[in-house]
Amino acid sequence: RQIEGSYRATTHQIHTNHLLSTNYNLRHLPARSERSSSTMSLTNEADAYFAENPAPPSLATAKKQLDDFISTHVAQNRRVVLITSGGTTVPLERNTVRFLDNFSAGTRGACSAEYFLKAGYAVVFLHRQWSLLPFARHYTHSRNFFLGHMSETADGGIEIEDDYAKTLLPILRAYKKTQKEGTLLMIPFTTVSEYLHLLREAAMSMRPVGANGVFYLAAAVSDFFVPSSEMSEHKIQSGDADSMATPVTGAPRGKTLNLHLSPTPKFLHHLISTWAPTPALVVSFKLETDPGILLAKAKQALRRYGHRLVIGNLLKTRSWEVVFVENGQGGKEEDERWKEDWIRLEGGEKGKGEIEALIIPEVVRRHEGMMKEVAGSNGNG
Ligand code: 9Z3
Repeated sequence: RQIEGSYRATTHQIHTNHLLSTNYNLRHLPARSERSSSTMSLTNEADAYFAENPAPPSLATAKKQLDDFISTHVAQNRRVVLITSGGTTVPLERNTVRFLDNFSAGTRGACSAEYFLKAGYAVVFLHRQWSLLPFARHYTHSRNFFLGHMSETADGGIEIEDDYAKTLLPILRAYKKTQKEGTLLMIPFTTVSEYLHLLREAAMSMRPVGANGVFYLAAAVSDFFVPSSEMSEHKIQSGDADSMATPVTGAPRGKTLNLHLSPTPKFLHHLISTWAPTPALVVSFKLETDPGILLAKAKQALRRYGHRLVIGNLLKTRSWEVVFVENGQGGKEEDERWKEDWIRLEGGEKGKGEIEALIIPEVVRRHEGMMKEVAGSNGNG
């Protein structure tokens, strides 16, 4: 089917050759009047998205955990950071056999969580299920497999090599401290719609934290998705090609799968303007593969959403260099003053340590600056 008007302009088409078997049109477009983004306000667009696309079954439990966790830390006047981490999936079928995914392992998020905890923040860790977790990441996904450093003692106990125990000890201590203080809440998601439902709840729960809050949005969120109403109920069949095949593309019958993906709502806009319009520091990440457009895209995000800080990174160099792009002054475009600060791990790719050990103190420094501004403008500073 043809896609009309403004909706067409933002719809993306992918030809997946490796799924080889079928020429399957997943889209059953509603009338234009129901969908036209030019007539629909962004809020309506978001409401429609949440009404149509499934929440995780755990949403109510997660909401309760979030409210309890946040009110406990607000009562203690502790700073709270909401970290998003890992990639979202885009299911192709409601009974999902196939889905689109992305590269993110959750390294940035899991590692950052540890440094925020070290800096005294309580951490809500909204993460892709089975991606890297704070503390566990040191042994779950390591090639240096932990069992290789252990042996059985004569009396049936376990002995850990001295050197390995030395590297494990600080991690164990930090983990135990976190457990004792109850400063880490982990909430998993898988699909992009689960992510957005949970992010909305988490953002609304963060409101009472006010200027003590940080949003650190490191998850790799899919820009496109298949709306629930347009999804196949069951596994896409290669046999469907016979009835669905179109000669228009010239592709051989039964050899092509055509997917029509819709744009994901601009969640950052909703987060800042509706879900959590608090003085919290919002830090979003911008990932690019082309170094020539990274800064321009980071600035575009700041202009578009009006938040303070974007951390830009490139796919290939993300573990040893990032750029902080800050909109130092609000106001009209011509008045904007961009601050760009590169943070690099000494020794680059072969450098020792983790770049998050440099990123988090810098975010904390800027958060403290912002908290002072907020206190000043409230007449408390
Ligand atoms: C990032 O840029 C993260 O730093 C990475 C971390 C995903 C690169 P890993 O998990 O990778 O350590 O392997 N996250 C944001 C990616 C993203 O989707 N950003 C959107 C965009 O670039 C805006 S929210 O348009």
